[in-house]
Amino acid sequence: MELVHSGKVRELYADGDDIIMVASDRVSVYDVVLPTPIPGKGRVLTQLSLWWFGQLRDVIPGHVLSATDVPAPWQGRAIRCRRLQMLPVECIARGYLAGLGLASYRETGTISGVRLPPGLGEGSRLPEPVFTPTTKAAAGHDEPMTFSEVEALVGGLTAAGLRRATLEVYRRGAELAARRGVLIADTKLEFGLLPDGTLMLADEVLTPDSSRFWLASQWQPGGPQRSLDKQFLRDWSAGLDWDRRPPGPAIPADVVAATQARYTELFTRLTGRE
Ligand code: Q0T
Repeated sequence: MELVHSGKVRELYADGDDIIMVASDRVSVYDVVLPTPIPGKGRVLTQLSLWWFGQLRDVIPGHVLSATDVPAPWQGRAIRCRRLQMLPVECIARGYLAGLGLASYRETGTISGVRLPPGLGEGSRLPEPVFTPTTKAAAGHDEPMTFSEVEALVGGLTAAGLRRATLEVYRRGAELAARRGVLIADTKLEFGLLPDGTLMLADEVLTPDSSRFWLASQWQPGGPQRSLDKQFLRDWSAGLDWDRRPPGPAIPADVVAATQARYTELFTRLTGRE
């Protein structure tokens, strides 16, 4: 199959009119792929994403064609997808203050042009979820976009569709997760169009590679939150003499095991499956 795109942790192949999305066991910390894989990560994230596409079916159609009609060696960690005309916007919804949203709030009191009340801190819940789109840079870092910039790029109707769909996916996902003791601080979505103009949810959905998950029982606004997925990796790597530039450090076995356990815990909590 023709390799269409190779990302930090996933590959995309073309198979006739379809796309096969293959998730690897690679993991990145501070945007650097580490030399040690996390066995089972590609499978857990793929199965979680597939479960979300199913849960969100009545919010927006997804690009999934089949989870099983994929080459045998990739079975379980690959998805056959409709080939879409991808929209060049990273569609982010934020329900809590963290990461770049927090940085923007501290500088300007706003995120993506939306003024927020004073007195919020790291980890605070926002009065309502906010759409904070960014550019999809081929290299380097994604830059924040205003809604007007999104409109100029994809057209007013499509921009409105992206904002509505992003916020609805976030709301529905966060509501469902909260019932299972998990907070979704933010999430990054990607969308594409069918030839007839139908907007579709693409890429991966509400996985630890695209979202921040916090345990509701451990949520304490006013400081950094313990995230359910890469926290072990971040904590461990922060204690090393590493300048966060490639090559990244090899991961010791106990940190691999702890990280695997977190991915599995998130999957089981959310889906109720083993
Ligand atoms: C995609 C068609 O965006 C990409 O690279 C940016 C540097 C590569 N990419 C293509 C797709 C999808 C999906 N998902 C799809 N269903 N159809 N292209 C996603 N990423």
